[in-house]
Amino acid sequence: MILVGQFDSPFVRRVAVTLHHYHMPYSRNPISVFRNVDEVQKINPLVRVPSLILETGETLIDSSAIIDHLDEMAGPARALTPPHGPERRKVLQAIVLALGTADKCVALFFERLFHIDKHINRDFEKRMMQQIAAALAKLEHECGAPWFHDNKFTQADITTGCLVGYMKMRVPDVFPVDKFPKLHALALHCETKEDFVKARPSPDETVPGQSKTKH
Ligand SMILES: N[C@@H](CCC(=O)N[C@@H](CS)C(=O)NCC(=O)O)C(=O)O
Repeated sequence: MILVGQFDSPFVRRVAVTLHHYHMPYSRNPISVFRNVDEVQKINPLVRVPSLILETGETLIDSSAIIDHLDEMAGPARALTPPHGPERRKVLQAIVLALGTADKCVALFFERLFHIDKHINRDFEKRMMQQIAAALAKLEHECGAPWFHDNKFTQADITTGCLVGYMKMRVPDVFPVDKFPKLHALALHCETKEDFVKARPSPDETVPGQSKTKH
């Protein structure tokens, strides 16, 4: 399988961590949605990452659709998203909240990067920051320890861990750690895992116009 995209994307990273967790071998094509538009568009007309190219030649797009396939390949006993019932609903609700927050954080980062200084739409920026703060407050309220749902490691942990990693790297002002101690602890716990370490962005995994990726 070939995973398309850079690890500075929280969406690409959650797929990579999931592949590592399931011990599923893959290679990576770390092309950029900005530097390699034509190449990415041949794989996904929306010019978005991640995509996963399967052994059959089939291309899957969108991290959730990709992870759904990986869960199916792993089988219900190993799947990081419970197969049914209240447990599944709980994990899926945490995932969609973390993913929606990641969408807002990426949009905020792009707004600041591409509309420098007075061209930034301050009302739009404020709205996104309020949406992010409210979503993080809910995630913080619901977060357990050591994992999001206490003793069970699930896809909610991978997605939240990748969200926090992204915020610290690209929009650190929206994540004051003293305000979100449980999410901060969860992310630190995630980052000690080999599956996360192997999916850290290299300093070259940047967006044009931005200095090298720092952790
Ligand atoms: N819902 C998608 C979101 C993917 C996404 O927004 N990827 C970003 C990278 S962080 C992207 O490719 N953005 C380029 C664009 O939308 O122009 C998923 O979960 O895969």
